[in-house]
Amino acid sequence: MITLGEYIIKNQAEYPSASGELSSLLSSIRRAAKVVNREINRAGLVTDIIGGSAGSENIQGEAQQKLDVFANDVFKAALEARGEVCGIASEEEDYFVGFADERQSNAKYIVLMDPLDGSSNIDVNVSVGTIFSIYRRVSQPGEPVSMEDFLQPGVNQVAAGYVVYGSSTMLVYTTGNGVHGFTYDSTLGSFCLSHENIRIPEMGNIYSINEGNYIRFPEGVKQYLKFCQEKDDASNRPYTSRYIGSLVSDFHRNMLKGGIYIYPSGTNSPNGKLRLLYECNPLAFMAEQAGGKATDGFRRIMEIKPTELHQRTPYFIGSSKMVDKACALMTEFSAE
Ligand code: P6P
Repeated sequence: MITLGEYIIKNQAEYPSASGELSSLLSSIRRAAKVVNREINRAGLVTDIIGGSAGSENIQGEAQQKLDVFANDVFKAALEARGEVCGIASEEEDYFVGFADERQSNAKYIVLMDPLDGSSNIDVNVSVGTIFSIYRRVSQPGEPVSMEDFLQPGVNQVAAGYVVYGSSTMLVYTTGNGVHGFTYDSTLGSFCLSHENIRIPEMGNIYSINEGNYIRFPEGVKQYLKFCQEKDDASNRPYTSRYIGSLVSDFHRNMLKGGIYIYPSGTNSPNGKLRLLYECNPLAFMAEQAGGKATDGFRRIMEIKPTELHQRTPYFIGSSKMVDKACALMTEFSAE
């Protein structure tokens, strides 16, 4: 059994040109994930401290759960504590946060994160997740970080990953050399390699979407749902609908079993709900590294040039052939 720390060191040895800073950065994330995992597991017991609403709202106008704020502070502190990161952006922060310390100002990486996605599920004991995305800064070392450091297309990512706090807690990441999953063993206090080189099946029979929004879906999405629900034994249809309401959990299941997750645009949300920079790009990097695809219905997600920190995008991600089919229908039925 190899731990995440040992795996990072082993991989580091295979890339002598790397300075080890990314390895150290990943170790900071690993440590923060353990702290957040411990508090999530207690949320039902200490609702006055950790569970429930924080009584505040994030920039999206969404009620912040106390654990949202706690997770944001834990990951931010872990990333600031070492010298690899010069700044972060987060769903829970209105603006990006530059680390002013002399050490950090020369650091080469920036991190974007959703510290606790799906947190409204905590009170009902449904899985939640952390999503992170790592880039090299584009501003000069020693200079303060700038918005251009954060508004990079997803193709510039050097690493990405998620933690899924589910029936077991897993940390899954890529540095561009495949996708690897580690399961937390609380008796050891370590994440242990459990899923090396995850490959997402090119075809699956699970679709994940909130069908309650059906009347607001674009015609192409309606046509795709019709395709999923038609009976066709040769193509294993009708497919199965699975929607947890927690992106990381739906994505993780589809990564292992095959499937597609869709959060499309709707009449009252022209760009959908999910955020490009710290939800869609990191998972898109992982999906592509595992042989899958991620688009906005028309364009590869990772090629979108961001213009705003918290911008949203319609999202189609999962098994390559399922994403292709959904996007073909989006094109066929897109309003002229
Ligand atoms: P809806 C959680 O708020 C989240 O960002 C994702 O984790 C999840 O897939 C989606 O929103 C659920 O949104 O509108 O279906 O409740």
